Amino acid sequence: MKNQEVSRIFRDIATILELKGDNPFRIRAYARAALNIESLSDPIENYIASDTLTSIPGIGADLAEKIKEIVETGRLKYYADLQKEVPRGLVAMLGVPGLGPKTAKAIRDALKIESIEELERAAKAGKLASIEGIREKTQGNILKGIALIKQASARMPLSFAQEVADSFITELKKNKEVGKIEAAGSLRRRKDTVRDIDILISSGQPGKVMGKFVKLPQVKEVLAQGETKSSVISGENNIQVDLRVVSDAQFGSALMYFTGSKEFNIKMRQLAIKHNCKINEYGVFSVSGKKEKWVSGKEEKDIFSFLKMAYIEPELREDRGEVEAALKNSLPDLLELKDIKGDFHVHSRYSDGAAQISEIAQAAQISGYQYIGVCDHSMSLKIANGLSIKEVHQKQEEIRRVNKKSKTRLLFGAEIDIDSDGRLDYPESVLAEFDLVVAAIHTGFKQSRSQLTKRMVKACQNKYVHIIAHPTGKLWGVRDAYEVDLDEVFKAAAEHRVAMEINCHPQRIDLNDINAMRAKKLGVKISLGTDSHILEQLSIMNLGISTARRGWLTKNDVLNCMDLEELMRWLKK
Ligand code: DGT
Ligand code: CA
Repeated sequence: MKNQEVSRIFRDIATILELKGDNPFRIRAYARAALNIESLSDPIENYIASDTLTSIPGIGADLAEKIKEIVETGRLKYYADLQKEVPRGLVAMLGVPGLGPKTAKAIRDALKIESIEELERAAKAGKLASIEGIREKTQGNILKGIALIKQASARMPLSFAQEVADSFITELKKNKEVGKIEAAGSLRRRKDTVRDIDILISSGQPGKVMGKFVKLPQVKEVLAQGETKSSVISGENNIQVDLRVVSDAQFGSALMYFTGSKEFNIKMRQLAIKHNCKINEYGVFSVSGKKEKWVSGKEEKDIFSFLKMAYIEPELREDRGEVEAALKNSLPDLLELKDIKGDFHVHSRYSDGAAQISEIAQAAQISGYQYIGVCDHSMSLKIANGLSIKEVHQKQEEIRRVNKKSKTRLLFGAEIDIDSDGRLDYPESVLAEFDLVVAAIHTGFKQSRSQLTKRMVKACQNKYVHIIAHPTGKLWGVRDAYEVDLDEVFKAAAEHRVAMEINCHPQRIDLNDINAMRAKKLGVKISLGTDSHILEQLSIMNLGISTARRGWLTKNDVLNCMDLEELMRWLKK
């Protein structure tokens, strides 16, 4: 699968074009293509095979040819030529979030910087601030940007890691020596980002399994090969994959141990001591004097029942009160995919999505949804093809027509920009016409904490707003969450009955688990939105569900679990 590779090259091209002061629409086209390819769940090779590359939004004939060239030859001539036109250090520098071409050029001219490492050293030594036109604050922001890149290269979004884990597991399962197999670690806990992948296997022939593991075609480098533990680097996404092989009798205890979290494991160990037992990756053992006897651990659920507690879902194992709740049998009944009756955040071809309204209706029906919110960008967001008022009405007409034949109810919606003063991007008369108003911030992320908070609180107070989308603006590897007092926003949302979105996009996951949990505590409803720009993204709903579960949410907390009738009542604010 070459999705990440293609996307990286397109992103670099956008950067170089920006440096050259090229046409902003061309720059944007490459950046957008990079983002869309990255979020595809199918390998880009499949699109080539079925000749459907141009069905991906933002991919026209020209980019389709370039994708083919990358996948088929491993390189792109256009990219290689472009690279010769600009110094290497400059391209690297522009990868630093928040560092624009003008500043990068000034730095390069003054200090001849060739890499991010050199840039970091110079910034730390205070050398940037001595360059004309560069302020102390800019230097600080550059360091923050570098920290963000480092953070992003240390961990990757859950769904990227999941793809790699799935491909290893599929291959490993083909071997008859392999008994049970599961991905453990943060992946099994469905954390939004993952540092490395932990796979666990039960087998009577660990040596053989290891031999096969290190020779899989996905393996780029073998870091260690032992009898029960090996580590490799996957050629795809460059992520580390650890494999451990245990006996069948140990599988449950090993699975619990390697699922973690570490904090949860510590809690469980303390609990075992109260039962005069000890617990580790090999099992649960009763201890009397110096004698130890294996008592449990073949299956994970055996361990929970042995310790007289309810089974704890992996998503909850973070020592956030789940052990105590399991002992009292008061764990929440976590949200599941089958509880979801619709999606509130889908873009159509009217703005920057790929699908026609009728195609969205069809896809929603196949997903078994009762309703789907068709939310396109609002008029000031020109770069994403935001809709003029006239286009809003054309879309309204089309939705009416399609709804007459559709089993799934299309909600006439919009993702409306919240301006720098907290006002919405359409006049009241237009706002009043929508079934569903999703409001979001798309610009002005650098405002002060109090300004941003005020802006969002004001949006919550707007009587037409139903949902605030991606409430913190975080975009993995691109920008951190903006500074905002979420508690203030949640309080306003609760008071004015506005829901907060968990945006399911793998690079967003915004709200995250902890914020979703906090919102629930303050009485706010949560809505899940896939922010789909192509229909196959509808399936990333599962990432939002994982986050909701990690935030202890049940179907009563989530707007998407209302049936259509109840929802329509709720939307009439
Ligand atoms: P990651 O890889 O940073 O995304 O997060 P995890 O949770 O997968 O962490 P990892 O890969 O270091 O270890 C996998 C699990 O193994 C972890 O969740 C709990 C367990 N584990 C690792 N080291 C320790 C330890 O020192 N003590 C205990 N109790 N458990 C550990
Ligand atoms: Ca891990």
